[in-house]
Amino acid sequence: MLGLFRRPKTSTTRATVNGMPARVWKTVERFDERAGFREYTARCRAACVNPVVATHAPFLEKGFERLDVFSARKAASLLARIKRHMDKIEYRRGEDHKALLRIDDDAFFDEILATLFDQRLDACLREYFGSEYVPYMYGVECAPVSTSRKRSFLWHCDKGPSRWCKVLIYFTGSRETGGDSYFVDRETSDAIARTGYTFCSTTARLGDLGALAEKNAIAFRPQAAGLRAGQALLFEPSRILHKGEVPTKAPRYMMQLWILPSPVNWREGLDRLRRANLPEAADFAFPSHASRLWDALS
Ligand SMILES: O=C(O)CCC(=O)C(=O)O
Ligand SMILES: [Fe+2]
Repeated sequence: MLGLFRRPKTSTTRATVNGMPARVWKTVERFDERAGFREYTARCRAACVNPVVATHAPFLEKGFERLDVFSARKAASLLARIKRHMDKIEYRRGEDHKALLRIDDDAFFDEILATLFDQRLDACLREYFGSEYVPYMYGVECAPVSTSRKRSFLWHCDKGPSRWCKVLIYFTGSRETGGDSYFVDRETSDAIARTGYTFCSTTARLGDLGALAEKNAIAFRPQAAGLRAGQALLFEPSRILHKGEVPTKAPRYMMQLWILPSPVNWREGLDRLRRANLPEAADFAFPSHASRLWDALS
């Protein structure tokens, strides 16, 4: 009985601000408000001239969707091309056992992006943002076989504006490498956020949330993306709780893309971002203020 009157241990992190878990609000405040992404998103919408149509894409309802992008044969030929760039490995800041391959080959990425943003995904993303969109940042990553897990291989949401999405295109299959990406649905993600876990420091991230979920009476059922080479996962990284799974059998190769709203279509936007050298100037993170993105794109 006494337990009923004891203050729950997590009471300080359970605090809500503006109806959101405190840490969620802190991220919203940092990106949407202080860095201007809320206003930027609205300006992109106002600048949108092509009609946005209803697609009923599962991504819009669920916050994640698996995509068939390339045939297995095409994925294998892209992987062979990637491997020819293997001498250009650079490790990412805050190393988490993923090498970011610096592939200086715009034509290679253009080909991939033109296939990814087919008519169907183009309509889905335009509906999601209510505007045009742009692949702000993209790169190929290689996770070597390892037993150690850090950062993105532990449960987390990515800090960023409320409206953005990520695509992970696999060039190796989960079955062949033992590597994967795991995620939970929006409801579970929101329930975990209410415990105060989401957006905790990277050092406090966990590889298993079973105990935390049980303590908070949350049904926790992680889903494996389980992709074959050529398939991709599209998801809302700030909302959908996710983690990578370190490969056990062979290196996992994938391409990661950050998609943001844009005042111009993605081909034009990509061209302008390249000319402004923006993601690189922002140290491969979000620009310090969305006005820098607006200036580069408009
Ligand atoms: O490596 C993965 O499967 C997930 C990637 C991820 O969560 C990230 O880079 O933020
Ligand atoms: Fe992530």
